Amino acid sequence: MKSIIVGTAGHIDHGKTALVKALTGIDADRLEEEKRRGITIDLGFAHMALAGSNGETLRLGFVDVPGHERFVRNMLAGVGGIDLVLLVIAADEAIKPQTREHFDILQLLGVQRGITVLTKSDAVDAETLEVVRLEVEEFLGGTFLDKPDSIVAVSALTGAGMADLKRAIAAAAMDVQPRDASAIARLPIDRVFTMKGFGTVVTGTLVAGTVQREDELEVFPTGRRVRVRGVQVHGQTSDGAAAGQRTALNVVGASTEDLSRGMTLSSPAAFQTTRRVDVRLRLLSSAPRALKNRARVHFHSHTMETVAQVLLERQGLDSGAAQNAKAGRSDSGQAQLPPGQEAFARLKFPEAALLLPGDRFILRQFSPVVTIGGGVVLDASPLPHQPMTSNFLNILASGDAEMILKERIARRRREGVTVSGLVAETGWTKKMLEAKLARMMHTGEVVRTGDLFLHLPAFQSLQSHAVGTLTDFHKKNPLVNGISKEALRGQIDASPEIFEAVAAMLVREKKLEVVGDVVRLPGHGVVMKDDEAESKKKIEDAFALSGLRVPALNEVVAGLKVDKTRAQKIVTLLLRDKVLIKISDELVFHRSALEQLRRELAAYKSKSSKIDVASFKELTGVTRKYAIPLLEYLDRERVTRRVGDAREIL
Ligand SMILES: Nc1nc2c(ncn2[C@@H]2O[C@H](COP(=O)(O)OP(=O)(O)OP(=O)(O)O)[C@@H](O)[C@H]2O)c(=O)[nH]1
Ligand SMILES: [Mg+2]
Repeated sequence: MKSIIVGTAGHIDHGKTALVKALTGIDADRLEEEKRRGITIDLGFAHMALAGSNGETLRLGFVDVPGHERFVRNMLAGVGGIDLVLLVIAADEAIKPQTREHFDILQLLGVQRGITVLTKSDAVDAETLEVVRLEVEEFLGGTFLDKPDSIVAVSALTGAGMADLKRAIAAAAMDVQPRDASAIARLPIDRVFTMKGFGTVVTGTLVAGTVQREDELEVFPTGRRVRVRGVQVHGQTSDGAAAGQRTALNVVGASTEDLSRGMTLSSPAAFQTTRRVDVRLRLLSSAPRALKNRARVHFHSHTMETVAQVLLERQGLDSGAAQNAKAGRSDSGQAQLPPGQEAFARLKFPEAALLLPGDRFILRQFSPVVTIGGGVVLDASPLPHQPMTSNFLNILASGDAEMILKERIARRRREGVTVSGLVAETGWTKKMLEAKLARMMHTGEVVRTGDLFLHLPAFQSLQSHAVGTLTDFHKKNPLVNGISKEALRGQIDASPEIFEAVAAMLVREKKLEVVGDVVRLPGHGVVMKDDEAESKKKIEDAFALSGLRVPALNEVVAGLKVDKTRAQKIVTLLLRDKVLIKISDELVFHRSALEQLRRELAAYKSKSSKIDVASFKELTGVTRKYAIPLLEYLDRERVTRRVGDAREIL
């Protein structure tokens, strides 16, 4: 079974609604005013099943649009999700203004399949029908509807040609690429109403993914969460709906005031709304004038509409992507896009919208309102402070997923990006991204640090920055062992997570050494003479062997062979490397003794979460003189917290 959305298009009164009724038996004009005036005002819906040419059942959902020029915006809300169009042209009137405008819109939206239907064939003689057919063929020349036998003449009144039309629909449906049901769900809302006994119902064309009963969804751009109580597809209750189906959802958690046409339902927290998108756009040759930089236009995508300001990219597309596609300049020197040409541009919206790369859109002139162009969203999350570049946009426009992913990671430079960040900016699934990232890590183009992915050159530049900083430091401070990790991290301006990864990689490559909290270049440890090294070991041993019952530092120093200044230097190095730790002016401990103390306290905690001075003395075997500074040290380290006279073990 294949589900396909069929849209109508064409001039007012050319018989679109009558054709849908002749096909499906359903009158898509549902409003009282429509019936009274005999015209379509808003979108109408119908459905039917048809045997496909390979025997497969086709489920066709119809979106019937109004032809009146005043209701083009309603037409735009319906045409966004269609797979196949019936371009309706009445044989007794032939091509009229909205035939052209609707057809322009279909092409700008990238609709690929369709059938041209000459309606009201009963109203003209065979000769006239032939003349109109020729005229229409010429009109369609070179477009997606320029195909042999793709014009079908019918009469909704007599039923003539209807069997041919059904056959043509079945054949065209075979070629329709199914929409991606494994993608993240997106349902642009086209109708909201209440149903007695059910509550709030929204309808729309599910353009991607699936929706199941009981799913939680997020309403974009408002952020409200709703729960799906019921699903209907083509008027029938169902457990779920899949991409490419006309879908009605009964939702809990929002009233009709909270929802409206133009909002989108999607998986919670998968995406972010935006007020800026970078696009490729085309101005129709029929546009009344050039599109000026900073012009305001009406913007339509899926079921939503807003106003947008257009900022043209000065360099235009590269010559490989399109010929003569440079934004020109008017006599006044201001950038502008002439009719019939393409350019990259940034669009700015007054309010946030949900858009993703690949979304098509239509632009209409601000006033008077006519369709002037359209295009495709390339980047719905341009980074702040990064201007658009034709280089990056050309890669996005290329459609090469691996290249796109690499450039998206590269532009994050030293900050890197998470998988969920990439899901939000590409609209691709986590699964697809993870597979691609695994390949890129395998080839070494991308480096992973924790949750972040960095482009290799960014990672390497961090590494050489770290090594360069250390080289300078050693040059300026020959007698100092190295620099603290935190200081180096600050100087190269990396997050803790990324710094750890950079340091670890440098250590593996033997370009860096880490001693305690200090980093240095290999071979840059302070060089010691034999007697200094011997003294150093002596001090270390004296403290390591005495545990918490440490000797006084000056007594140990006094017993050394080396003079006082050199002894002081050795002690400074031991403290810097955190081999010895000073907890008060008089008291110095070996690192291992304090680590042991922490372990003992952790074990003690299983008996009691509190410890007083007496118990601490008993546990450690030290006198009060040592116990108090030790406890104060532990408080500072947040191993314990003072509560009255006792300590709580944290
Ligand atoms: N003789 C004849 N009349 C038709 C045929 N199809 C539609 N009509 C008539 O043409 C008029 C307009 O038909 P609709 O189907 O409402 O036209 P539409 O294209 O939906 O019009 P809008 O939705 O307002 O753009 C109606 O009076 C129909 O009865 C046909 O095949 N033959
Ligand atoms: Mg109609």
